[in-house]
Amino acid sequence: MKITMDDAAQMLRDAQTVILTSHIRPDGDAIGSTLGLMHVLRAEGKDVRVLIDDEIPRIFNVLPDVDQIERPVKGQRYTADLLVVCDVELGRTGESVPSVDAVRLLNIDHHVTNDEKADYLYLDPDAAATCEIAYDITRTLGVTPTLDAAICFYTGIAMDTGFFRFSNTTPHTMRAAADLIEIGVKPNIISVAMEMKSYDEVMAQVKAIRNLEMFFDGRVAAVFIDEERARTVTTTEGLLDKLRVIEGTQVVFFMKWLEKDTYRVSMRSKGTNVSRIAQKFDGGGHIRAAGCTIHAPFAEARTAILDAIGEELNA
Ligand SMILES: [Mn+2]
Repeated sequence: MKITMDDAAQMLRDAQTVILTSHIRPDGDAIGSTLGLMHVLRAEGKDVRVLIDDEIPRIFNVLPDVDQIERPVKGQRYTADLLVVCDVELGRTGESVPSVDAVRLLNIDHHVTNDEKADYLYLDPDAAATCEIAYDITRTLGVTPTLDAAICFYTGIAMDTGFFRFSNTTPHTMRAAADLIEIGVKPNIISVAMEMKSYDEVMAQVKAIRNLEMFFDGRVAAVFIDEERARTVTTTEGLLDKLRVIEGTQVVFFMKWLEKDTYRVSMRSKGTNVSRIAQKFDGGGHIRAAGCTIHAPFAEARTAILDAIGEELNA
């Protein structure tokens, strides 16, 4: 059931023990929204934990108390008045949602592809980031974010808008960010931390780009990373940002080996609806940024994703 922001704020107000969680392969918005709300709610005297069922990439070490994020322990039950699932629908949190017994469950998201299965869902596809919503909810609670919370919210907003460059950046996004900077966030510290790469990561990116291929008269740029290439291309972080600058491209993507007959696809576009392509393979995301997992041998997976993109380009 979809609820209003006032309702969502009231649910947070009513709970004394809160568990926050988000998706596997957590990004800045997933970590920023859960950790930021943790800081807000702890400052309100609540008992709060964050569960994320994955490794937290080390670029996020800049976020206050990131080390307090827990990975759910297999077989352990967690209890709370309220479970808050941020930046994702309920089915993509790994073991987090299944391991929590909560009286109520609140889902806060901005993905247009959210399956709306949560009992209580605050969904705003026009919000640039779940962190933007989390910031608004904090204000709705009548609370000024602490500096720790502000750092987290700013990071999520910055990451999901490509540092305020993507089409999802609205006047409200900028006002929220301005407010967070007023609280004390240092934008340069966040951007330096988020963009930091090790030497090996930069070299992995170089190796990935060497495999660049162009399709559909230059409208699509892609990097295919099969099992053998995956041994040297250890990270794809930031790869699509390098591809999307190529003149004439509408859609850029990579397809990377995960395990036998399983490939991860991540896409960006300049207007083509890539979330519709992702949904064909049971994935999701936004119109201009989406991803999915394809279960097929390499050649088949490659043809399938190229066909699906071609179809959408000509739609
Ligand atoms: Mn997000």
